[in-house]
Amino acid sequence: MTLPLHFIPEVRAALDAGRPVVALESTIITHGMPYPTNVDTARAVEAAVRAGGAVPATIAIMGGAIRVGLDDAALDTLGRTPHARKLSRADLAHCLVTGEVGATTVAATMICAHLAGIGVFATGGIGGVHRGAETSFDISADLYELGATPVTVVAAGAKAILDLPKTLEVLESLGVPVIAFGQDDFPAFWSRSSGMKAPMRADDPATIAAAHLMRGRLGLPGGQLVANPIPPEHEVPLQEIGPAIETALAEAAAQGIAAKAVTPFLLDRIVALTGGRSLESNTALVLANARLGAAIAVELSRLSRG
Ligand code: PSU
Ligand code: MN
Repeated sequence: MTLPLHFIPEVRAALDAGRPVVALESTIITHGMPYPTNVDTARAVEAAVRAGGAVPATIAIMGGAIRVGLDDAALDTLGRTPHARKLSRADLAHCLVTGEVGATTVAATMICAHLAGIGVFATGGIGGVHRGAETSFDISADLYELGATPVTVVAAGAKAILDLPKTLEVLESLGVPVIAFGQDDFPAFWSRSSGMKAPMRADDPATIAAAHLMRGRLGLPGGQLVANPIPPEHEVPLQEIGPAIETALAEAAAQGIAAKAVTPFLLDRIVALTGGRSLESNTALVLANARLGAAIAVELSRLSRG
């Protein structure tokens, strides 16, 4: 049986020629924003990858296939599907067999990108260790995927809906390099700094690409997490976002929200509670990550060609 991988021609051609490609996730489209803002944003993120000299490959599951790159019709269908499944490692095969429409999380996008031969993936924020994980055991499968699958993931750090110190501890245990871009501190999504130092720092995309290739040569299985601080003009002060996070967490607890519903519930409530302020910043940081992802993919392509 062959792999159910469907490439759009532009992505297939770029991969065959060794040109830079950046994978993009789709949970951000189906579980993050309303239609048609979600589709417009996805297109803007793809344009940012192109502007950086790489080909974007947005990944989703449709019609029993892993779609690597979405044309206008496929992206529109995905953006309109009201109850698209949210797919992590556990869900991927089942969704391919049932033929449902599924959006890929960071974990599932990493798996699909690696199968497709794509080494770099840009997104907004990763899942992590939730606050209260010592009783809920809620630790995102994204962290384990970073420990297992050799894809370099560019994100703006992690949201303060998570327990950031525990998230960094688990990443360290799993052997995942956490590399802050252009600064010493680990960024916290809407803030450039979490108040914690990142374990590593890189100031140029070439170093990140070279480290990605070196990990391959060493036979190390997992990926790298590149934490790119939000552009300063789009930072949201903690006094603005903090109360929204606390309210959203209290609502989730009161309503007994659990398992995969937790993260989409919190993200949705924070957008509503900040009157869209958080969404505007969210879009800006994803665009910045797409640009950095493209720069890393360009270097990876250059170094791989020798
Ligand atoms: N965190 C964000 N934005 C997101 C997500 C997380 O700041 O869009 C999405 C990503 O798709 C991520 C997923 O992979 O949520 C993690 O879900 P969970 O916590 O259920 O593993
Ligand atoms: Mn979870």
